[in-house]
Amino acid sequence: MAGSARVDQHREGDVLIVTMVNPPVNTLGRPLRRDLLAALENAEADPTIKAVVVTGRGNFSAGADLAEFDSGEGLAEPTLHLTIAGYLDSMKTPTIAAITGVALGGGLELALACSARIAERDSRLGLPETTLGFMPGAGGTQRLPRAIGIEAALDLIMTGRSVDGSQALSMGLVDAIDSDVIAAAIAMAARLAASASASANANAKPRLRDDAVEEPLAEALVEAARRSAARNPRVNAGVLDALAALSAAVTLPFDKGLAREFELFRSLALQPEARAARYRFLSERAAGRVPTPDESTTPVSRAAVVGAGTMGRGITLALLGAGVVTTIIDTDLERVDSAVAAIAAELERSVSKGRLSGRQRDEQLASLTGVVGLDGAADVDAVIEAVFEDLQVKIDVFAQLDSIARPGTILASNTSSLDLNLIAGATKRPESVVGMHFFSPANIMKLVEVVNGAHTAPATLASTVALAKRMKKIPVVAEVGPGFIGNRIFDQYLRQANSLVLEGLEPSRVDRVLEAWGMAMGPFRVLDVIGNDVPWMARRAAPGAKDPAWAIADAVAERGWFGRKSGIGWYRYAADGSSSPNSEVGSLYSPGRGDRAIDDAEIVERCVLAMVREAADVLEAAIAASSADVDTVMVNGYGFPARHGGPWFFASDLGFDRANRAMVKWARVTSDPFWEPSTFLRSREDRPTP
Ligand code: 3H9
Repeated sequence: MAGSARVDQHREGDVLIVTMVNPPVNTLGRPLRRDLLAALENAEADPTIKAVVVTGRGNFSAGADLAEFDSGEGLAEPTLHLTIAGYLDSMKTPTIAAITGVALGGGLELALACSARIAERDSRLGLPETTLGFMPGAGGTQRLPRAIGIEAALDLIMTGRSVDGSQALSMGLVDAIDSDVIAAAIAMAARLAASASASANANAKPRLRDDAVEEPLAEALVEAARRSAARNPRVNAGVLDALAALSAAVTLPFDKGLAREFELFRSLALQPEARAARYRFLSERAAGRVPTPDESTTPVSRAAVVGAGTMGRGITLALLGAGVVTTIIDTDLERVDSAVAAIAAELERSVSKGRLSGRQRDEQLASLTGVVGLDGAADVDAVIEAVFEDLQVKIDVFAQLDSIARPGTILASNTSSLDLNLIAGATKRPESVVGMHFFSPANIMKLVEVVNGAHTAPATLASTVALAKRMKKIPVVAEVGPGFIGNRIFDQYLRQANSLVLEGLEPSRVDRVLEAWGMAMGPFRVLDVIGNDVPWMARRAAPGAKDPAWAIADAVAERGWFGRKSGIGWYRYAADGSSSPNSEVGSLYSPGRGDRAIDDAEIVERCVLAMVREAADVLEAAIAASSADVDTVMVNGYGFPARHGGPWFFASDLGFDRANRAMVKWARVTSDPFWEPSTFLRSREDRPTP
């Protein structure tokens, strides 16, 4: 074996096998690109090498290194699009891509520039760039339609979905599937080498660039897709630009199409939306990296969920989906039975929607039991408590679990705001107690705040994070503090919205403006969903003086206007599901009476910067380990617009200096002590990193 740190090379007769080695997923960072190009150049210069097999250790390649674009390295020489793919095109020596694991984005584009492709049956191939707010930039929009036709290429590029080896074979994306791709590639190499040397043509090997997109309706299909995408406000710029590049693929010669693709890609890659998408991708993965302790961690194969309400059912579904044998526990048989029936119905719905096979449903149902009483938690690896959000109730449950669960069981509480240390204190094993704050519906929502109690052992934390990942969640570690990360920050956003109403704005206007800016739901709509009684009771229970900012919210709750569940809150809800602003709320304040005009920009700035201001305190108190964690929580759990990356990313784009000056201004204008300057925020630099 020879080669460089990132590329292994070995010969099988007159075939050179070039293996990319950049674990875990062979991203095509600049050092790998350099080594790969050097290996290809050496092979081309060696007359004894008749063909080259390009492959990857473990995975073929997950494409461009997303961390490289912001440093400029992503587009530095040797580039993937022209230099490497262009070199593959120019080689006389045939090249075969032997695909194992994933070939995504630039990884698939590399394979498409080879003379042929062979994949394992369960490999994953696709161009997911548009899901990251940008587009394929290394020939994908030009070579893919030449390989599989324009209709299938439109589908793969616009949805970003991947296909397995068998599907890839049937659509013509690969030439063969095989369980031993290297052996199959060597056999194919011999055939390609023989026909190349038999041909008088110096470049006789197959190249997608030599084909045309031969479909009479190709142009019309791209145009129809473009028109429908342009009408859809949710479509991102990546899809629209990818369509422009696909249009070039069907109307322009290959090289011109390639140049057009790269021009679009380069400008798009630097746009805020694509930057935010890359930042989110890397932040979400960074959030799940916790130190692996020396002590053994607990692999969870059996779990119990205590509490068969909505949250408990959602958590159970997520556990079943992760292959965990799960017992759902409550205090009476009726509740248990109705939870089991509801879970079965939900699994059935997933089957009818094609998300689950009949076999998977049967396996999951066979892994589910419902029992009355905490004894059901006696022999499991993890217990997740999801009972009523009341400290004493939770303390009682944990005290009982302490005497029932076997040693080493993870004891997790789904509390959203209570002091985990007090809950852990009810047991003689606080090292096994941890928080798992799920978001409703827990089988759908990705975020889980994993709460690290004062005595939680590192092994408990690591095992819980691993369990959350298996449940396909995005775990973010939070330290104990009121509202942990998300509720604490979101509370200030809600409070600011309430202040604006006190100053004379209509709640529905505040909602409209923030929704137009991108929040999934306006603050008053959120309050109506949560139930206005819930935060009201928490405020009443809290010690200290009343905060005047909540005066109207208190009055709304005092009138029994609890929101959706009571048919009236900030809005009125009709039986047909429609809603309209509750005009009676106007009698609680003085609409339009504020002594100055408040424009839409102020609504957005105050509500969003309120989250930034609180996030500064959360970070300073080390409740969250990084600003990327804060952003991951707010985007995945609270409907913060993904295209803005998260509150901290938003502030960094705005400039922390500008954000600070705005806060000084709001302190002066509103006389609200909340806006007191933060020294932590003042010391920030303008670019957050995951
Ligand atoms: C592109 O190719 C542009 C081209 O068209 C043009 C170029 C000119 N970059 O997800 P996991 C890391 S755009 C950087 O936890 P899984 C990830 O952060 C790219 N890092 O594992 C994590 O790091 P760590 C198009 C990446 O098994 C580790 O790898 N490609 C990248 O659940 C494991 O990842 C894509 O969009 C990356 N591209 O899933 C594919 N990919 O270990 C994006 C992964 O430090 N990637 N990492 O926590 C994926 O979809 C999934 O990661 C994959 C593995 C399916 C590959």
